[in-house]
Amino acid sequence: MRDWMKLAGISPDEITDKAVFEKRRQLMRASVAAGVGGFIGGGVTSASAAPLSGDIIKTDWTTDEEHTSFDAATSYNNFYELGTAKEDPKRHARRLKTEPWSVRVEGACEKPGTYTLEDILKPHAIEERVYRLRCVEAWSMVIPWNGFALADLLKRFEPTSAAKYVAFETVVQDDLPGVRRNVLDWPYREGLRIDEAMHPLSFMAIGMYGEHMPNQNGAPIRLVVPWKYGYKSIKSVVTIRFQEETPETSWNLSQPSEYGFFSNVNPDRSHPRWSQAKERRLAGDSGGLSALFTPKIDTRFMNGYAEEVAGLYAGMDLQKFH
Ligand SMILES: Nc1nc2c(c(=O)[nH]1)N[C@H]1C(S)=C(S)[C@@H](COP(=O)(O)O)O[C@H]1N2
Ligand SMILES: [Mo]
Repeated sequence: MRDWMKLAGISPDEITDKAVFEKRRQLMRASVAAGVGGFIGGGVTSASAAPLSGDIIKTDWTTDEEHTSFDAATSYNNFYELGTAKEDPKRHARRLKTEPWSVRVEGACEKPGTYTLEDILKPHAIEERVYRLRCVEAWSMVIPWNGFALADLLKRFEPTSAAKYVAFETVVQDDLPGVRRNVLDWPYREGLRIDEAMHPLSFMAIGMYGEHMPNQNGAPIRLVVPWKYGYKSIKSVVTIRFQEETPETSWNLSQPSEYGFFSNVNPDRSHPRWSQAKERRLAGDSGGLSALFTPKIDTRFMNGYAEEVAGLYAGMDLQKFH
């Protein structure tokens, strides 16, 4: 079985200053080798980085916490189709083909079909949501996403009463380095219970920091579910399926004993191999690797969104249904 902590080259629980230093050196070397300009000093970070057009509506979904810099959020990524090292997604970003793009909508709904990206986007006003993103590996970021409520998208397809869950899949492009190496059983799959999907916090993002979604962050359209571990926030979505059964999810398929279906952030439920009580925040508004990790901070129940979402799990044993 795959040990993704090892693959990622980082062990949050045992991380030492030296390891952080080594990681920074590797990242710096990677960005120099890729010829994309420095992380420090802010070079172009993605082939697709370009400002979103039109107004972006500010919302109350925000936080006073310091935002992670654009450079850090687009240089330290998990996107296994593009490789398993944190710098791989940026390095290989140009290999992901995002045009043309369409999303296939299937299953228990009145309006199934293949929708072009344009069809998908047309009716939606674009909002900003500043959310915490907490990776199961015990690091986190604060990211201003641009997009629209997942519920507003799903309602357009008129799910039927058989739609108890929503399943999502990422594009499979055979020539991507991680896809070729079969590091997971592709396509990358995720899913939500229908009430989770319809919760106003669940978000479809088409951009971040006012820019079109960089390829390494899941262009052209991805899910963001801020109270769950980051792996639920599936990138580069091409399939949405309404179904009666609990969807298969990639990390659960890969290591069922370690990754459950719900994956709500929970500082009181350890991963079998490390504690989830604390995290390191990638902060900093000046870019720069020197600002990459803060010392450990406390992880919050449901990633700090319990007031909004804890009701979805009333009466459930969260140790069992993790
Ligand atoms: N298709 C796909 N989606 C994915 C992943 C992936 O490997 N493939 N990684 C997940 C994980 S583990 C995290 S933490 C987030 C990271 O999102 P970011 O790179 O935009 O911060 O994406 C998630 N979505
Ligand atoms: Mo993650």
